[in-house]
Amino acid sequence: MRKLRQICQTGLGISLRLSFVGGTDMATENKLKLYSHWISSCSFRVRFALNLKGLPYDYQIVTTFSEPEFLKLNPIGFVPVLVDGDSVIADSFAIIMYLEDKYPHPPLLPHDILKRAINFQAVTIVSSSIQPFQNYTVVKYIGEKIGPDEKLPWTQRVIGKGFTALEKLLKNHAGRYATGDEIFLADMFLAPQLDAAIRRFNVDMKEFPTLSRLHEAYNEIPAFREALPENQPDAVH
Ligand SMILES: N[C@@H](CCC(=O)N[C@@H](CS)C(=O)NCC(=O)O)C(=O)O
Repeated sequence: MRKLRQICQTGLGISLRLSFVGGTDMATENKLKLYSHWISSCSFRVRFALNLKGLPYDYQIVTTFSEPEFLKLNPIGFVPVLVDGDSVIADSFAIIMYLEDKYPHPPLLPHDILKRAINFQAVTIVSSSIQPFQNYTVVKYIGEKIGPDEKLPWTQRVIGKGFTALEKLLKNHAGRYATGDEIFLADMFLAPQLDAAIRRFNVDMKEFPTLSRLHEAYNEIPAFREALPENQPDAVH
């Protein structure tokens, strides 16, 4: 299989890395493009979903979030962004639901309506009640306005609060994964958040036995491991 990697720098300073894996250039042009940053847990969610669904994609490295060319894709200046032909979708939840509608196999939502609701609840805890409070901009602001020593305790506190809610919610619903023995939407959001909490922010997990067990289970899934930050082309080791 032919593998050609091309790195280009646009005039506006956004680094794009295009990977061509086999096939024709025409096929490559039609491939999904994911604007991602290696350490972004929101990008990680989408990488995990794309890998699970077996969808090849071109990884587009975003290094500067405020560049006009990137803001044209997502005016709020956040990764991830998915480009599918002429369609541009920003926000990890919207992207994953788009993928789910367009490529329904394997399904990321259960049929059972309670289980679906629990998936949405877990997703919302991660995406609305944890990640926004520990987003890069927020933590940088805290470091600058309050002091650099406050950055880690703040991050650990907001993650711990969210994990307390998730542990309580999922201990009654989890099987091998968050809501049973199949991987669903909740896992797409939970797995990257757990990885960041444990390996990056050194969160004390002793109060969270269900979440700790889920973290171990995720690490055995190839689609998850391939999506890990350190396995991305822009990873800084
Ligand atoms: N709700 C959005 C949040 C996106 C978001 O906060 N992305 C972070 C990375 S995980 C980002 O781009 N941060 C850049 C910044 O704070 O300037 C999503 O789920 O995609």
